Amino acid sequence: TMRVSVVVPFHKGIHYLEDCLESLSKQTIREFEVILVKDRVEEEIDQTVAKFRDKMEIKVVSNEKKSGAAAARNLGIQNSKGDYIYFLDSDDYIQDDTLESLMKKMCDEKADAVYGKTKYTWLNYHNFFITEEAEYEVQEYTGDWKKDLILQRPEFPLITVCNMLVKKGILFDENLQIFSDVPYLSRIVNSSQNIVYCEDAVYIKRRHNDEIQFPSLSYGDRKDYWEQLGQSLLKMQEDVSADVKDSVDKKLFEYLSEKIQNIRQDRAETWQKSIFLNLHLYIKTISEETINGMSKSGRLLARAGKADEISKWKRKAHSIWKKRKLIRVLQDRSYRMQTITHMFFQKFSQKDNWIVFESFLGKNYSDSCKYIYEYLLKHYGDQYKFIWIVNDNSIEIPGNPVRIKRFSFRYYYYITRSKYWVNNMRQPKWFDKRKEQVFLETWHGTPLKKLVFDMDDVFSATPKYKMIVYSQSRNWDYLISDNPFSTEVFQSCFLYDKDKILETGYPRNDILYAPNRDELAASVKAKLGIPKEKKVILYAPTWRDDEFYDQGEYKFQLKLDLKYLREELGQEYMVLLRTHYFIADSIDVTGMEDFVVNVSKYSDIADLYLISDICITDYSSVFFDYANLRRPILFFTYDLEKYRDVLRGFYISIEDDVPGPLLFTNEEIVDAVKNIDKIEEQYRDKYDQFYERFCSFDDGHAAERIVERVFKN
Ligand code: C2G
Repeated sequence: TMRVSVVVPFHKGIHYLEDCLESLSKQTIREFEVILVKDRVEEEIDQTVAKFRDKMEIKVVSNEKKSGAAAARNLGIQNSKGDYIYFLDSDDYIQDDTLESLMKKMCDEKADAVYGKTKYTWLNYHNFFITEEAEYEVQEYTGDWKKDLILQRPEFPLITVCNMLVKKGILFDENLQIFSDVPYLSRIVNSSQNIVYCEDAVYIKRRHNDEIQFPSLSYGDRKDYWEQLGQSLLKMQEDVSADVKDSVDKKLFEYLSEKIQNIRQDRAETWQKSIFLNLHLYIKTISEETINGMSKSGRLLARAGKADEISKWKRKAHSIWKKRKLIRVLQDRSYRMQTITHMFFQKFSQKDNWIVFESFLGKNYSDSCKYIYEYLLKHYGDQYKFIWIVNDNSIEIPGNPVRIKRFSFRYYYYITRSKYWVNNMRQPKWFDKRKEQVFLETWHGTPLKKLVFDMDDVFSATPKYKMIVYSQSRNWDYLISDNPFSTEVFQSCFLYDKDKILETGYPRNDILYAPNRDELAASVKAKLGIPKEKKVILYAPTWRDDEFYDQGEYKFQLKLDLKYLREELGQEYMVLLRTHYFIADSIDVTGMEDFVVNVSKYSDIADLYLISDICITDYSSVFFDYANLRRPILFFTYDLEKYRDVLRGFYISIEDDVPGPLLFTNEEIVDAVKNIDKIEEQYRDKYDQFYERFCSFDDGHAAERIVERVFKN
């Protein structure tokens, strides 16, 4: 006999739905059916559903007449065979034993309804359960269910029927477009003798990390939010007892007073208007006694509402808002500078011949920005004023540009007045580009690891990452691509417009084709104190998303056994150790100076490519550039599985497409170096294909192509 019907409304986001169904298919009980209600679905979901058909009973119904959660859930209930209904949203998922725990509780306690614990997360199903330290906030219920069931959520009106097991019977009010859960729950509460909480029944509520492509249903953006909330509350109070209503009233005013303090000045007018819609009617139902029991701000708002004088409250909210801003300006330097920029620097005229350059967050003078700069300096040096963002005064830059430190006072001044900004990373998210400003994004590598919108879960950044990168990249006027492959990827990973991509090759690789590259190499070698006759191995690994001290400060554990390498290869070779610019650890090489040079602080890695006979790397874009030299590349991929399957995922097959062997131990590395000629021979064809695919635009003239296109118009 079928006992539970799980009602899952679905509108958009097939990868979310897949997680949801997978979690259902893993349930420890079998006595349930899934009613999947399609609500204006545009994606093709049959295949996804088919994958789970042999594991559980799934019925798909289509919500054609009426849209919205209430109608969808009703249709689900009407099509169900179970005695009990469980609500699960298609972007959420549950723990394996959730249904079993709820059912057991229902029977043991002879309850009318059971509800469980909610955990909030940014992670996908797979990662949530395999990541040991899954970060989540827990919302659990303790206390008087009559009152608290409705009030358990901190974001008050978003109370939900999710993770509730109820007896079949009650339907949702389809006249309510949103907040239909509120009166539904209140009717459940009113008609029940016994509602119990089940701690073991865990529901995982997903916070969306891709608000651009798969936005969560954020009612807050709706114009009729307040009107709808009011309507729902009016409906709710028809059904509840006085003590429940009293609790709702109090909670409502806590919520409203918090909300009104945060509204921006320019929105206050609309807020005032909309609050007078249905919500106002509801406010009038609140008893004097209840008002007296509220917090001060709640009282003020309730009285103002009763007396039709919300404007009073609005004025108060304004002054609170202004005070907060002032405190922030005084306490937070970055915010202060942004305010100054906004109020003063943005009023100054734009300087059409100023160009700001920044490479790797001001950490060095390098990458494509350097080569674009040097080309401009050489050919149009008298027409422009150049500004370089560099934090270290000892870094040499030719041409005597204006030097500024990142986030210094002058930094804000120059980035606001200059017409051009050439950067190889993202600009700060608060940067407010002026209309006439031109932002040239060079980016910093051919993508190997999945980026932004092609990533599932973002472990190494704020979950708002995708949204932030989206808005930043809207301000890039040009984006440089090294090859057709990158052009393709940039369109999906940044949701970026093909027309604005400059498929020119990388200026940073111009030097690898320079006619004088051998002389350059000799001088770099001398500068680093490497004997002429010694061959050079460059070890340049990337960073790991899950090993960090702080944001932007990563750990690095050297897996290369330098002592062993010195014994085996020291006669013929020296090693250049080059950690990624995110790595905060400084690797100690004392006692090994005759074999290892730590070049992690060296500005331009291209110089290091020029002097290296072999490059060892891992999942770094380094090898796309190094391949221009057609010299051997080895891949030290000791943590391949974790990196590929858990942390990132790759755009190409690292097993099949890269131009060198994957090595997992120090012995294999030594062996490969000793037999480097054989390896070169073995990988010749693959190397040719790789070069053809990724390096064929680089010819020593990329900077020229870009300058002529971007700056000469
Ligand atoms: N780099 C370096 N030294 C290293 C690693 C990287 O100087 N040990 C420089 C190289 O110029 C490289 C760039 O930093 O091309 C980017 O480094 P990646 O290891 O590829 O990693 P990431 O910074 O995450 O950028 O599309 C490229 C991706 O965005 C990767």
